[in-house]
Amino acid sequence: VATPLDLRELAEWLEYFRDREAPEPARVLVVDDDRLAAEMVAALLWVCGIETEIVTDPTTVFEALDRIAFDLVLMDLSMPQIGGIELARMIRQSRRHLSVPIVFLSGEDDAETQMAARRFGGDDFISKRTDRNLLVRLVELRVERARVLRSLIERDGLTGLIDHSRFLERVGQELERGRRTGSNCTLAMVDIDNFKTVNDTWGHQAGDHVLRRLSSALTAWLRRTDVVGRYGGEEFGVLMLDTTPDQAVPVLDSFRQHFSRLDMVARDGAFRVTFSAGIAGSTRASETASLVAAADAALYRAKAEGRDRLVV
Ligand code: GH3
Ligand code: MG
Ligand code: MG
Ligand code: MG
Repeated sequence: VATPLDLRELAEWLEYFRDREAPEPARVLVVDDDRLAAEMVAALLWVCGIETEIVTDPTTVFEALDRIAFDLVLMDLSMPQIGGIELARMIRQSRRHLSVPIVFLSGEDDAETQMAARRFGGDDFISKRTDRNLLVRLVELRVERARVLRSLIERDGLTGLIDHSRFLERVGQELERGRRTGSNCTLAMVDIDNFKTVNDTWGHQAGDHVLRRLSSALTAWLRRTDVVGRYGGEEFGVLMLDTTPDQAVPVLDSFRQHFSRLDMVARDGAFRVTFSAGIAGSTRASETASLVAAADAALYRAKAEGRDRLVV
């Protein structure tokens, strides 16, 4: 029986086919103690559609890097507060910032200094006298490569969602933010029911399709600010910001019902799938591990009580 495609389903399909690497403007952090020089570089990049943020006090670089996932750091070499090479070394010591390209923009011509800059974590060295077009093209090239690498490192190839460790990192960051601002979040662990049987009955490809469907449907259902990650094989983590479990339950439960009515397509037929979810709300005292453990325990109960349900 053909059923009309409703808007919700259309949104899910768009999500399903959406190119996860849809071009977002490149974001470059310009670090230079000379504000005028920084403003000029920023203006040059802005004309080419590249967003920039300027930091003139290098000691605030980490605050900027923690706040935004920059595609590139364009850094002056000699700054009074702290030298560019030392700063690059410090950035590279943090696991989170291992992959962000650091390109030095400097008037320094000395080959030894340039070598040192590269040795301590710089990826490239551009002279301040370099032709403007060349500078822009170099930045664009670096950004493009950095994005491909980042998505390989952080995203799951099947669903395009952030992976296990990246998800936990986000949970940690949001709990931290919650301690500062007093806001609470809710974590849901979502696990597909009897997924092994789905694979055994309909084949692995159909199983993969279910995983992609669930991730796109879930992403389309939630707010843009909520975080969805592939926690494990057929388990997903959902972090709902500024949300209590009382607020999260109706949203997730209506999604549970909606999802259970979607037809999954396989080569030799269509079938339906359910999931169970364990839900836990954060408090100011929550640590990542304790919040995950609480959601996991609730998920375990949901499975034990018969699956296809949410448990808080
Ligand atoms: P339960 O309701 O208790 O969760 O049962 P289950 O069968 O879903 O759980 P179980 O942990 O026994 O099986 C999980 C299955 O998920 C086994 C594994 O083959 C499958 N799986 C994990 N990752 C993938 C994947 O990327 N693609 C496919 N097709 N299957 C996967
Ligand atoms: Mg300087
Ligand atoms: Mg399962
Ligand atoms: Mg599982």
